[in-house]
Amino acid sequence: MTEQHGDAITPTVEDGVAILTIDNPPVNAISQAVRQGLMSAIGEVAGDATVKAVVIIGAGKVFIAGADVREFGRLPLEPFLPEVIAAIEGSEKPVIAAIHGVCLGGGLEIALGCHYRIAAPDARLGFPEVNLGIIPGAGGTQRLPRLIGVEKALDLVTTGRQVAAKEVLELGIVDALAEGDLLETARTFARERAGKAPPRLSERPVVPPPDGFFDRQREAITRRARGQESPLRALEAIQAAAELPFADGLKRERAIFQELRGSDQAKALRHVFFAERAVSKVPGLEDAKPRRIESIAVIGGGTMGAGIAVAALRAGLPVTMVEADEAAVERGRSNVARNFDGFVSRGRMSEQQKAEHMDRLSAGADYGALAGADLAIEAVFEDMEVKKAVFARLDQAMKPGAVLATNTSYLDVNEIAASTGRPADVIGLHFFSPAHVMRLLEIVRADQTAGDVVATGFAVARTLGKVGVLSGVCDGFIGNRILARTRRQADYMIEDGALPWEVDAAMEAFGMPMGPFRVMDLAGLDISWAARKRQAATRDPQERYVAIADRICEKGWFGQKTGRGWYVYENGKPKPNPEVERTVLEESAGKGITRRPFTADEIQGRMLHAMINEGARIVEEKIAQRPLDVDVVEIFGYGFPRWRGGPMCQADLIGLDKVLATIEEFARGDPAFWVPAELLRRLVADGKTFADLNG
Ligand code: T1G
Ligand code: NAD
Repeated sequence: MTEQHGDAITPTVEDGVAILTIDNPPVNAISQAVRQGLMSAIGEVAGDATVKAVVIIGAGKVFIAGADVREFGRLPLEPFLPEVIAAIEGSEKPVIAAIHGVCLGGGLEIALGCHYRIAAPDARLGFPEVNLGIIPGAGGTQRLPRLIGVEKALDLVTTGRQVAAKEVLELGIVDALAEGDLLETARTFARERAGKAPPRLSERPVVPPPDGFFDRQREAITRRARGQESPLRALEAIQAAAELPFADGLKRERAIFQELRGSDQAKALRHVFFAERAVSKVPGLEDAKPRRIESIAVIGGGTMGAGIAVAALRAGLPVTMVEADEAAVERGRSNVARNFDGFVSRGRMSEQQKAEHMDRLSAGADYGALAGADLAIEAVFEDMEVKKAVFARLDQAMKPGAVLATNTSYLDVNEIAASTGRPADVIGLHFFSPAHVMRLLEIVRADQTAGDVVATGFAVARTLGKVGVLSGVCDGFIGNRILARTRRQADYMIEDGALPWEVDAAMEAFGMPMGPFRVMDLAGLDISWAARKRQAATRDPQERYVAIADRICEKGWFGQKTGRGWYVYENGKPKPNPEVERTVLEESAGKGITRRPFTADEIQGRMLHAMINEGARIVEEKIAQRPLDVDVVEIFGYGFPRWRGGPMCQADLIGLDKVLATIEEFARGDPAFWVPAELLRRLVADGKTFADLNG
């Protein structure tokens, strides 16, 4: 039986066992060809008297990564996956899933349709559908509770978490782990089952959960999901499994799946799935080869330097830290240790692992120690003169070909580069605080940065487990430039009538983990106050300036670290600061502003449109490569809800003509702030979307 089934399945029969190998690189996604291939192969083995049992296995590195995400936007083609799985489960000959690598979504549903499951030690199973805005659509929510119980099934399906082989066995999802060769183990297992009646999950009863289980879970999930629909809909499907016969539960699941597939949230989450993978593909740099980075130097061991050092040490790289003097060296070292302690206390690292990481850190005040380093990341004070002095010393100390990076937030990377004798080797690597936690890394290409240095930036991001996004040089790069713009809008709103906690509540309801004023309190109000004082001399006197934050800082209130800022902190909990309310009212009155109420809708609308408009300018100026790069920055660096797809994706979902009309409407009240981006006007005129620019 060697004939080909679709492009993707290669069946072979040996010693009574048919092996169906799914071969659809790179991840064996379940394309139409795979579905068709499986369907005909199952039909064929049914009619082949020499076949006594069947093994389904994946070629390459994985079993099956799930349905083909690229097919989601299109009309589904037959055969549909539930039918294929029904055919597998209905087989009179036992079918065994032999699982290695990932087995996700539809892949796990196929495995649950099989009568037995065997996993290799590297297997990872899960239902990531909720992360794509959908739920399993081919029986996963109905079969899993029948296998491992409602409670455990609900956890897996509503969180989308992936489970490693050992836990999979403990949960009872697989029948055995393969110690040696997976295919051989599965084949032996199959022969032992040949001729016996295959057990089918669809025929098993569901053990009902304790009273009130679904109500309690619904509440907990609603809180956790922050506006995302799919986890709650997944609960609904699991509840159907507990309350309805299998066939009816299956129908209910399919209906929810189909309803969600075309939803805005699913579109947004699909966009993010592909955007996350597209950011590292930089047009024009396809052939650039990254330089080898085997050791990293970090200059400055403060908040950022210590976080960057931890990220590098955890990735297995040796780190040399250089600080200003011996006392600062000790502080730097203990900052690094403290970050590791955070992992240890949360049970995410052992004391032993911490000690091993600390052993690979050397810290001192001597730049001579940097001669062997492949990459230096500077994270000293945000002051051009200090940075230039550091780069002059790096220029002397580092070997030829080493990469010199700055973690500056706002300073001009071109000016820093020009202060060295090797501007082509200089780049910005802008980490986000805390640098050992936040996933975003802005890779800032200056005018003379070499292509292979940019490629090295992306390679470093990957090594550190971060998402790298390319940015050009401008004030604040992509993320902080948008942040500055939206903060200004927030300031205007509180001076015009909103209160800081109303703005925060509205943005939290939008899906942000924290509103802008709470974020400021967390970061400390003193740093931006110092920056505003520095900028005072050069500020355009025509520009509207809101001095409320200055008034708060003048009282010595710098946010959480002083126990008071926009909020008052008692036992770490924020309560609106009544003095702030008084200050806000006084400032409005002082400017003769008649305060007016702002609804949550208006607050969200103003903040979002400020983001979209600035994002459009950033794309127009080619600071960001594409709109999707802006989306990824906002999601991974600023907590923009993933299920909204980022501000540019939101704009497309709203409709660019409506977005432009709203900005023009806002402009009637404040023409200086709300100048529509040229790019936005052009796209509307041409009937195009931001997605059209994503390529
Ligand atoms: N469909 C199509 N392409 C996919 C894909 C998928 N499911 N998964 C990965 N790719 C592409 C990806 O775009 C990239 O392409 C390449 O494979 C390598 O991926 C009915 C409805 C599998 C763990 O959500 O989690 O089943 O960029 O760079 O780090 O109920 O990809 O090279 O052109 O990420 O080794 C559920 C999503 C679908 C799995 C591999 N499945 N994928 O990670 O490589 S819904 C998922 C992943 C479903 C059923 C429902 C990861 C990975 P390119 P990569 P990686
Ligand atoms: P920090 O004040 O916590 O740390 C700066 C460290 O640099 C201090 O430990 C200081 O001793 C050291 N230093 C000063 N001069 C030095 C020199 N000549 N040689 C060696 N070390 C020297 O500051 P931070 O918050 O870590 O910020 C560092 C940089 O990172 C700044 O450019 C900042 O803009 C940027 N950044 C900060 C954040 C943030 O949220 N804190 C986020 C992204 C980027």
